[in-house]
Amino acid sequence: MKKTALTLALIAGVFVSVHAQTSLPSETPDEFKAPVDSFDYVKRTVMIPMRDGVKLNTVIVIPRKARNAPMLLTRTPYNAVDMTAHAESSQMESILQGYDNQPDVIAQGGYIRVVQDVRGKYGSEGDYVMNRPMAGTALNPTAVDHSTDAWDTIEWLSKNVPESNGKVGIIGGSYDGFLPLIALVNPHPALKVAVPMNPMVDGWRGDDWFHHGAFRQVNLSYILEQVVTRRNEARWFTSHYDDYDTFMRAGSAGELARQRGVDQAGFWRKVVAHPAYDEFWQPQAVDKILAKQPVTVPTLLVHSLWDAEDIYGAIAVYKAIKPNDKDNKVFLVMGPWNHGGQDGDGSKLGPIKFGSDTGLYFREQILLPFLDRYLKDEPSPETLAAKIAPVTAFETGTNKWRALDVWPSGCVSGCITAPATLKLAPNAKLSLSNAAPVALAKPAQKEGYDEYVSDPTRPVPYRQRPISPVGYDEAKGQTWPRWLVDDQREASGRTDVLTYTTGVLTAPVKISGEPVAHLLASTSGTDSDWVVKLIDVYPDQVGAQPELGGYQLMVSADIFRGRYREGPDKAKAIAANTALPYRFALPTANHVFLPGHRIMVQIQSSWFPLYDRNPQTFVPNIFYAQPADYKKATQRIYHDSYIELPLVGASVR
Ligand code: PG9
Repeated sequence: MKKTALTLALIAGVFVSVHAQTSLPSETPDEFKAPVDSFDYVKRTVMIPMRDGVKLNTVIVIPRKARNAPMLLTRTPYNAVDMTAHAESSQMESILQGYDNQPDVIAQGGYIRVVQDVRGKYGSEGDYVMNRPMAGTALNPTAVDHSTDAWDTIEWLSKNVPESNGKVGIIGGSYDGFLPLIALVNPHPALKVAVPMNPMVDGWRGDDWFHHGAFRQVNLSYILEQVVTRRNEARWFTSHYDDYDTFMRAGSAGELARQRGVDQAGFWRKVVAHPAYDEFWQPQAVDKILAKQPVTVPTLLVHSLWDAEDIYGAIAVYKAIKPNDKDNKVFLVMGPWNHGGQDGDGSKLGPIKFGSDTGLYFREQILLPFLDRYLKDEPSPETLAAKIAPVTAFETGTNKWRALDVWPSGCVSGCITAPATLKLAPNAKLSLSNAAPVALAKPAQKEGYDEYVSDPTRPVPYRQRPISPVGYDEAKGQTWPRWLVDDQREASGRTDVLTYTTGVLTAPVKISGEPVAHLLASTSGTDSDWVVKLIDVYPDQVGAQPELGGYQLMVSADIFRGRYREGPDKAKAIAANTALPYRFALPTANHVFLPGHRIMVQIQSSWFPLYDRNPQTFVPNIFYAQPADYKKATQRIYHDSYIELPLVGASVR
């Protein structure tokens, strides 16, 4: 009995003593000190104060042995901490192996890497405004914008990074490419070089939000995730395996935005309120902003010929600032890349092979010597000897890099770039001639036509279905980044796509510059979209790569929303069943149609769901179009229509 009582008392005692203790000694130290001495870099995170007191989260990665090292800055809305931690590694090149870094260049160059969250995003303070407009304007009456934030950041860096030589280069792609351009407005004296790659420049004319007024509705997911939370925690959910169905079931972009909560984003409300190229979009055109600035900072513009996101920006800026380039500080590189393709292996894009790693060539032969030349106190003899042409343009078709003096120009000297016409003809033919382009007359069409029915309940898919949502993870089947090189055969077989083709070429046909679509067209509706695609048709059989037999490769293509035919700032109904002229530029090409190939033009009136459907009846704002507004229309394309080609070299028949 006693034993039992004693045992019980012991248990109770232990129990009481245990429960008298409310916690155990934590196994977590008060402050963990990461053992980073073995790392080949030192990482510092600082909050840099801007002139209005807002502090910006800035990650600085310094090679451990750095002395007098130049700094390479990227300002980003995409999470500086993530962009400097692509791997949990003790090696600098490994942690930078990811979005927008060029790790091989940074490591080889011994650069200090600085990545900063823009105001309002992630670790930075302040308010977020998409592509924050310039300070002191109606769109931004505050005293701060990305040019002042860049200035204040560079001021701080040039004085607070003892391992540096005080010189800063700014580099980045996409939105991160827009930010270097804005840093060129009243640039800080320590800003020695800028490398804007695939930059967002004009969201209405040809970059991310619209092309010639047609809305790029697949970016609704981006707007939601980028805008509605500081750290991009809100996620766009998928409701259909095929994105074609996602957008079709919703009806309009405005309705889908409402269903998904995108309408809670201030930027979306601005987009919906400004469907035309008006006082919201025009002042934000970065090419126009920079055209008013002197060129003082050496700038390397980087353009991707198959850029599915910002195919307009780099060339538009080049055209805008080159006239101000008195001291030859503006350089242009264009490669056979998709959006950002220059950062990786540029040997091929989809099935299209380029014969060499064009991305590595760009980084090693152009980017590294360009940065070294302007950022290092003592550039190496190789750097000083490196010849960086004013324009380095990859010529697709022949797969050759061309060093040029200006753009557009198809060769260094001795060739001409003159407009030629690729004219529609009966029986789906195309004829190429040196005939000078002529402005298409108004209603009096002179020739025959072809017609098709554009049915908004069956819009033309922009790629073969099922269409994966916009994404960058090939492992998940997300092939958005390379959709521009998809085979267009499927489309050419549709009755609502007109297809015109030349005979087999017996001599090369080279184009360098922007083709221009001149359409004479009518619609039975009162609004319409026109899509024009310039296509290289491969020989019926390609022994070395069978899957390219008969391949239809887009080399330049775009959409034009017919309501803006009289001007991008005013939407006007289209007179039904009346042949009217439409003229719009297609994206830059630098391409040779080889002998044995054919040239093709496809014309259609939808590109879905990349672009929202045109109801084909005129409504004040397509974002608010109702189901009853969407009507079939009979479209006529008159054979007066042609594509103006920037033809290079020998004349053609
Ligand atoms: N230019 C890219 C983008 C911007 C907006 C919508 C979708 C894509 C980018 O900055 O990644």
